[in-house]
Parts: sequence; C-alpha cells; structure tokens
Amino acid sequence: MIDLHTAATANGYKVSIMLEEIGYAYRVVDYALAQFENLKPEFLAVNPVGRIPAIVDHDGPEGRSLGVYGTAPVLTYLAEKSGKFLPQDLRGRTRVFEWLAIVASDIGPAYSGQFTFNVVAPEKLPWAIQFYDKLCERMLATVERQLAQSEYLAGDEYTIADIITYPLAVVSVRRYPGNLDRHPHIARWASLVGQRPAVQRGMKVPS
Ligand SMILES: N[C@@H](CCC(=O)N[C@@H](CS)C(=O)NCC(=O)O)C(=O)O
Repeated sequence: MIDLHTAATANGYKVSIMLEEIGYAYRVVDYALAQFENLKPEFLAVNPVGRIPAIVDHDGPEGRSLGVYGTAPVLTYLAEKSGKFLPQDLRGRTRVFEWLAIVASDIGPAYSGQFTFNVVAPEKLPWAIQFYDKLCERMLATVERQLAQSEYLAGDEYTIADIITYPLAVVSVRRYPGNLDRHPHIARWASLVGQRPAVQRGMKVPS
C-alpha cells in the first residue's frame, strides 16, 4: 500500500496519474494548502520540506517503508519499481531524466513565479509579471519544438516525461497563456495523452 500526500494541483496530479497508470493500491491524504495544512508536524514528519506531492511506500525496498518527495523522484521511483514508462537503454533513459529535470526545475518554477506575481502578490509589479510571463512563453516554446519532432516528449514511447508534463498543458496553461491556440503540437499531444483512462482518473485525485 502507498500513501499519497497530495492536493488538487498540477504537481499533485502528476503522481496520481502515475499511480493510476501502474495500478498500485494507494490511499489519498489531501492537504488544504491555503490553510497551511502541509506545514503541520504530522506532514513534516513525512516530508521535512512541507510540500506536496510525497508518497510513503509501505512495501518499500528490503521490505521497509520508504518516503519519497517531489514529482521527479516519485515518478522515477515508481517507474523503477513497476518497470513501466522508463526506457531501458541509456540514451532513452537520459532523455526522460532530462525532461523530468526541465519540468521540475525550469518549467515548474517559471509557472510558480507567474502565479505568485499575477495572482498572489498584493501589489502588482509590471516588471515581475512580464518577466515570468515571458519565461513561461519560452518554456512552452521549448515543449512545442520538441513535440513537433516526436510523438511523445522523450521519443516514440509514452514515458514518465509525458506524465510529469501533462498537467502543464491542461492546468497551468489555462492560467497562462489561457489556451493552446499558439501551440498546436502541445495540443495534439495533450489530446493523445488525455485519452488514456489512467490519466483521466489521475486528474480527478483528490476528488
Ligand atoms: N519541486 C516540487 C515542487 C512541489 C510544489 O511546488 N508543491 C506545492 C504545491 S504544487 C506546495 O506544496 N506548496 C505549498 C507550500 O509550499 O507551502 C515538485 O516537483 O514536486
């Protein structure tokens, strides 16, 4: 059994999609981030960073439970454990790891900054808003160029690179730039990925 510590956010959906894809049994612990439930000692004991998504695998390696935090590490762990959605060859694996890192450390922070300055900030600072809007545009252009060249993000196969990126196309993009009209390759790919039943189920967790 796996405990999934999550919330209804783009990052949370990445892990629920993966758990649905591999068909593992899991229990959902849903945190109200706006009420800072993620900063309570019970959750800090699971993940000292105090952010979602995190899992605790009660059937971890060597029969001991294992906690893992963060979209890229959790998806990698579950792909390794299940033997699914991660190529075996070094070139294929490296491409997937590269996309995991791009999404977690380039695209994620760009959209987080965009949200902070457009939505959360009590004072709207035009320079900061423009900076993050432009950064998001650049990141989307990178994904668009890649999907113009291959069916899935890291090549011909559906992998955890697609799982980590899908919520960007259907959640984050809705906030900025609003739609995929200027990104037809992302739209084509999002429609393909969005037809997978496990993706549809994962996008409804937490319900
Ligand atoms: N690098 C992390 C980012 C996780 C993240 O940004 N989590 C947000 C929700 S989407 C969070 O828990 N925010 C609450 C907080 O920081 O207090 C990942 O890739 O999973």
